[in-house]
Amino acid sequence: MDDLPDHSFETALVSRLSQPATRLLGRPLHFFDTIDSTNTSAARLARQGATEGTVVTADAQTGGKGRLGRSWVSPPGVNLYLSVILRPRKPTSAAPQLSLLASVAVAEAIVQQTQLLPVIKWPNDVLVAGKKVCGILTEMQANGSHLRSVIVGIGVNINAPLASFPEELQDKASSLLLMCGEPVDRAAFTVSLLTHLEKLYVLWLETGFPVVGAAWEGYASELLGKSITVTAPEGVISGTARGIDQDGALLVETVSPEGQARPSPRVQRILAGDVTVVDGYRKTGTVN
Ligand code: BT5
Repeated sequence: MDDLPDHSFETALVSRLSQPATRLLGRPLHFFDTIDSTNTSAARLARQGATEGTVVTADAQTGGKGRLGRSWVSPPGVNLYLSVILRPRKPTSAAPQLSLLASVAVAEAIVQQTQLLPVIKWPNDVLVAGKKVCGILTEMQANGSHLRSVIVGIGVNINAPLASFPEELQDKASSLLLMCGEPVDRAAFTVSLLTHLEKLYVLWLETGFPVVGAAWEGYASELLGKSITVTAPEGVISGTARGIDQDGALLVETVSPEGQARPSPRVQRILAGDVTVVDGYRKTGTVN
């Protein structure tokens, strides 16, 4: 009996999406009990010509992917693993903007569905009380210098108990349940996320990056103006976080090495790397 798949998440999701919550995203929606990776599946569908807005979601992943070949812990029955196929008529350089946009949509869904205060850590992790509750993996297929499709993959730890994380992640990762002390409705959260994602995506297509960038900076207030260290491919960079630019690059103000006659601040653009806030992130994650 225990091995029978639980279809209540799928049923609740399909029922909520049948109401006009979204026009584009989740139409169609492919639901799997178990899959290797929703991103891999969505990329395959995109290559076969799936339309913009197609969503792949699963109750569990056996090969959930993070960035740079890392893996994403994806137990069954508790979390959200979702990939959206988008087909914006934009150059490939615009793809990182969609990762930032997705992190804003996740933060907005958390605000709408819980009492928690989400924070975005550059480029697109979403944290609550300093712990990672969401990761985003954006992969693209290009047609020369233009995008053919972008797969935006989003993993949110919704009702995961602490024991579902491997020991080495237990002090770095968390779930909405662990943070707010009560279960969060997975289907309601998913629809809220798709609704915010769609709203932001349409705004981005119509008006460009500035509105999304400003919303992103609003959720990254614990980073901006703070002393940070970035471990980047070009080395370790220390300075003050100042914002992001059109390419999603982090702008870090650094001061030239001591001993120089006149230390002069300059802004460095960081395109990839891991950020540490020198004083750490705040430890409380609720509104009150
Ligand atoms: C990410 O990579 O954070 C992107 C994760 C994207 C997952 C979604 S799920 C739906 C879609 N389908 C997929 O196959 N992937 C996407 P990165 O920044 O590289 O972070 C990966 C690191 O986060 C790992 O090396 C662990 O340290 C940590 N980690 C792994 N699983 C985690 C989890 N469930 N919650 C929090 N942290 C986790």
